[in-house]
Amino acid sequence: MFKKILIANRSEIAIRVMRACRELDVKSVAVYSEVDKNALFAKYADEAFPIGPAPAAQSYLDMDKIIDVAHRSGAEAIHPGYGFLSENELFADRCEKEGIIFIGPSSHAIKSVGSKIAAKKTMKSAGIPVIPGSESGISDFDEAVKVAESIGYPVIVKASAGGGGIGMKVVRKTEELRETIESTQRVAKSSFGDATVFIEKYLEMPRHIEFQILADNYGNIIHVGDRECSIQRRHQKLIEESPSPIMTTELRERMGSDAVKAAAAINYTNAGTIEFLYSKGEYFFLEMNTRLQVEHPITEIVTGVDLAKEQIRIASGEKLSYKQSDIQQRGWAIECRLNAEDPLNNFTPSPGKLRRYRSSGGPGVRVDSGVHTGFTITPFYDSLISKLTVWGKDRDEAIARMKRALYEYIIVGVTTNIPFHKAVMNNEYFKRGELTTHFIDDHNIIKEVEKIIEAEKEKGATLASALVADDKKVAAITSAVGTYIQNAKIVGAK
Ligand code: MV4
Repeated sequence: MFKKILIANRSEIAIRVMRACRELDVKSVAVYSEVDKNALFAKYADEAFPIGPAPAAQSYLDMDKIIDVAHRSGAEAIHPGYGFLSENELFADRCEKEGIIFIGPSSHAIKSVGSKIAAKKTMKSAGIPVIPGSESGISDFDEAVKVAESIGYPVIVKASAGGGGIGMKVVRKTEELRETIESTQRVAKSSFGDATVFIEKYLEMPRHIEFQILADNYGNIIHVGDRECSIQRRHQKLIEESPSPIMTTELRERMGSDAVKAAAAINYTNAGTIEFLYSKGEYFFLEMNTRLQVEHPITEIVTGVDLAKEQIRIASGEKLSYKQSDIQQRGWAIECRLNAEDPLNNFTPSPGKLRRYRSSGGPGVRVDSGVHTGFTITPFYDSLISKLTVWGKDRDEAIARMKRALYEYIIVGVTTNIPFHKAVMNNEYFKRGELTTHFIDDHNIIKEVEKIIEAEKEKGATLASALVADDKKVAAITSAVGTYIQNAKIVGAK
């Protein structure tokens, strides 16, 4: 096992990895930008090094600075978390050349799924279902028309190097095809430096279902169950759950074994995720994520596998400590991403200072967060405040717990998407597990959010003003209300 690890990330995911380090008796090294000087993760680490100004390009994305800190601190390995350098094949390669272990897959494996066309080709040869479409980049329009007509409209034009929903457009008839191919090529060129696009059948109402993978350096690969991540906005997931409400033992066996095959096809090592689109009883490989994901806690909660620790063990050369038959999904987990963003204004970020922050707790509740009262959510990084994950013996209990936990939160100072989560937990389609990637629009969730905000406005305003008005009063009130805002009786507030 390593003696010391550098965590090349910030906030909650840095803390998550450092917690794994503590349990493994490994020292942790934080790197932080100027605005993160007082952040929890920088204090939690055994050692912390400043790496520059707030913009990520000058700090968390600066490979030279991070490698330099690894050498100066004597860290033997780097955990990249998610985002930033986590799926950067050049960084994985650079670590190797510097004699530092990258806690993740090889740079070769990252590269082999970086191109969507190449990834699809590999998966198809491995016998995994892929969405019907062109098998290489579109080079002439007549060929594109032929492909579109053979698979049938609607089709979707996608950038091979694409990501985050950029460089993707649906086409419903031949007359729109040329224009869309050309515009997608332009976007692909300017966003990713690669104009290659391809087309495939557009699935109208898919569900996003993914499988967690663990693979060691000795060819052992297992899947650690499924997650459903259909509820998202602008390609940002907002709510995830495990298992998927549509999962059966038989489907899990088929999709899980295809996920393992997918990982094997690229000699994958460490933790990864195989994403599938599911539609009308069929599933198709979509893409692979070569990192530990934001939503990993739901898998940890239903399986009992500590994914962050497994990643570190694998990277240090240990064999997988589980066989496939050891993995069982027990009960139900749901994660809500609590963000500083305004659900009534198209989910635009609302950075600012947390005048008060108090999270939930109690039975079946897990909170992963990197913030505290007084901390400022800056526009430089993503707007995640807190990941709230609950466990229940079944889906109904998990939903009831999530509602209870959401109503326990006190956040004053920034607009949050908590009312959005409350609205979803109360939605009849959600309760029945009827989810698609268009859930928010299809069920008019924003209208429900407006109602919730309206109903809470008075209580929230009273609480907020009482909380920030007088610090002595704050201490009394926060303990007196038991933080259950919905029923809080504010005592002594003006
Ligand atoms: C699709 C699709 C429907 N049909 N491909 C969105 C992100 C990108 N990685 C792939 N995406 C999609 N590809 C076909 N052939 C619908 C989406 C999609 C989506 C996928 C997963 C999760 C959320 C989504 C939201 C909108 C569209």
